[in-house]
Amino acid sequence: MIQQLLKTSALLCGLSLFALQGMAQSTFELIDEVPANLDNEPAPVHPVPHPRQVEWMRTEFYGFFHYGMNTFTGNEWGNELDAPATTYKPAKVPNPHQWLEVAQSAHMKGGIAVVKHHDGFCLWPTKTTDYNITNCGNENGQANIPELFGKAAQELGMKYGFYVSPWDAHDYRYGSAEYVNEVFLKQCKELADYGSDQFEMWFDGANGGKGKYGGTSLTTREIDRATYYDVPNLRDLIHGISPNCVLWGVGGEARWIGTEEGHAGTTNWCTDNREEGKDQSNAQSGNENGWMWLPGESDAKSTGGWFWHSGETLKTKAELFTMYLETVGRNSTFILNIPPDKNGEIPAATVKRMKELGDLLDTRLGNNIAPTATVTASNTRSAGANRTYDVANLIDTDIESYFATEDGVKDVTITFELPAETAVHYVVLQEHIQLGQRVKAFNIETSLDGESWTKFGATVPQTTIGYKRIIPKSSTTSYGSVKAKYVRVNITDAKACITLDNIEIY
Ligand code: FUL
Repeated sequence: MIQQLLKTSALLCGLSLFALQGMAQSTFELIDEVPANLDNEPAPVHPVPHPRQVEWMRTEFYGFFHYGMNTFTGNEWGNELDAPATTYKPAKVPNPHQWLEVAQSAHMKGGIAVVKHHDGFCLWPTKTTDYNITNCGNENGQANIPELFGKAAQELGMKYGFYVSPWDAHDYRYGSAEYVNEVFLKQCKELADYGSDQFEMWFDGANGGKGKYGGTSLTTREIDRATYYDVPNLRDLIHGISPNCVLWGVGGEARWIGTEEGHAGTTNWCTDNREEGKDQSNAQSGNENGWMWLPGESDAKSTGGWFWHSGETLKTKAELFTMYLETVGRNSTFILNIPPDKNGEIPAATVKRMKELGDLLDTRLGNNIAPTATVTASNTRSAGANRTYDVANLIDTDIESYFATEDGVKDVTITFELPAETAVHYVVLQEHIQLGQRVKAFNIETSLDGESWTKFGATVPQTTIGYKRIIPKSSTTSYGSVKAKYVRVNITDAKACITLDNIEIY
């Protein structure tokens, strides 16, 4: 028996050698042709983002427009009401161009329009259900919202996408495979067809609650979200049409930050763990050793509800600015809801508030003085054939250039000498996330003489950076400053050598 085994192994070895010799002419030659690391680029720390996720993070701050049947019923969730299509009665032709102009005045770079909420009413002439604008019975309501929204965004040079509720409390097919194949996936396809340049499609997690589902009395339909929405096919379908469209939530390319109050964790990894279709385990802060790139998005309201309700109060510009610092400034994107009213436009008070927010962002984060400084680093990676890793890359306008340390160097001090003593309010840091999120601990100091140093933002935890981190002098709710001639950033721990895109000083 043993002899037989030995003979078989010898035969297998012989065959393998033979096969290897055959391969030597093809595979090994190919391997020889793999170019050396001519640019001396650092090795990535996995997982790394897909390029569409990098683009998505660069969108940073964008608007959310909850508009539809609920605007006219006064509900937040119209699932139990099943209002007739004729309830949708805009007093004027809805004007998505105006929605996006208002967002732009707050320095948002794009927007997501809710075109189907949980009530199932569709704001475009879908072929999948009669419960859509074509049957609302009035002229103004015929406006095709995704079409107008997409065109307006293109005209304004903004990014755009749509919220389509997977849960549909109106459709009699909800809960069956027929709903997924004949309604939900087809609706997603129809929406993707409104533009191949979409940046995000929003899939809410609410599902299977009370609804009429085509009947007269209310029932609850439980579904298993992990498998029901056919996420792998959904992803392929959307990416086939709109390759840069990140599928949020159910889609598994970006995660909910775990609160709708407008803040992310001070420690916030873009890496996280998740099973297909299920919520992540660590919404606010991600997971340092997460197996997938799943960056956080913070959704928050500027008013009391997601939909417009008469007489609601608006958050102050200071509150909104704090939210910005605690989301964009903590390695998360920020999607701020500004609801259109029954005229299909953003009401005057919100228009004013958004402009105020834009002005405040200009005043506080509009004049970066880092490029005026002389910058030095305690360690700099050697240049490659076509690339340098110098500190100059931290203050230039080239978004592809970056600073790096030599392999194995996981701590570095970068010092900025300003031309004169200046009041410093904020320091902004950005990692070169294309090569993975690396930094685990850092601190910032300022000095008047370059010899005695004071901690900057001492009460603000300084652990992760990621795509962007904004460190305020004292807190996110106060506009503190310190006079400084020198600012230094000390990265004290990282997963591997350090790669930084940008440092800004305000
Ligand atoms: C939630 C939804 O149920 C709300 O109605 C809203 O659309 C919000 C953005 O997401 O989960």
